[in-house]
Amino acid sequence: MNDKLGIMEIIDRPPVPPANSVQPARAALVKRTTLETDVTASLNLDGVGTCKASTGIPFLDHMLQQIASHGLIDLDVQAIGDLAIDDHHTNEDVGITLGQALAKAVGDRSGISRFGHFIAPLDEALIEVVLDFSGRPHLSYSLEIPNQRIGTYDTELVREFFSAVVNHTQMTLHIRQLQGGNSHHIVEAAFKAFARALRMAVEIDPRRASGIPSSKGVL
Ligand SMILES: [Mn+2]
Repeated sequence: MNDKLGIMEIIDRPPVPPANSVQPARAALVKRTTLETDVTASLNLDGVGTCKASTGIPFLDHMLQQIASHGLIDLDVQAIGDLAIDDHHTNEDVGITLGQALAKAVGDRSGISRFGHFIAPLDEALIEVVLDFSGRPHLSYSLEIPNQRIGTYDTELVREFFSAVVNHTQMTLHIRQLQGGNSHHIVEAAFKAFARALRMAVEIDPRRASGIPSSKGVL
């Protein structure tokens, strides 16, 4: 140690966090009511994965739990819909409301990593999800789900759900089936991969500070 230069003192000093370093919670609440459904979605992107999902569609609740748990998003989705007709309106409106809540929580998208990708296995199923908080809605979807129903859930509704999320989050989403045989496995792996990709995309990039992650300067 060179006392004259005070080198040890400099090296030993812990970094002092700036006074405003505590980020506000990236949370949002959206309530959406139509003649068909009444949906409330609240979320915190910087959560720990807690989930309260009550949509009246048990399999959809199970999938929302995947988004929360693997996305580390605290999620509360409550829906009352016209299930006496079928699950279509409620499924779609949950997707719309969740998409709006995601868009609200990321705000102008400053500081986020923007891109996310993950490949999730579930036994024989292997599903790849790539997404971009691009500000433009696009869905590419190649799940081949062999059964028409999982429990009471019509498997056609998986695409409808993601389409609603994409349109209202304004994101680009590619969901690609690499392998798969069991319908429940295929869909659940897709939601798990989506959750992890989502987590990656909305993560704050500390090197980006508060800048918008686009060469255009806007997303
Ligand atoms: Mn399952």
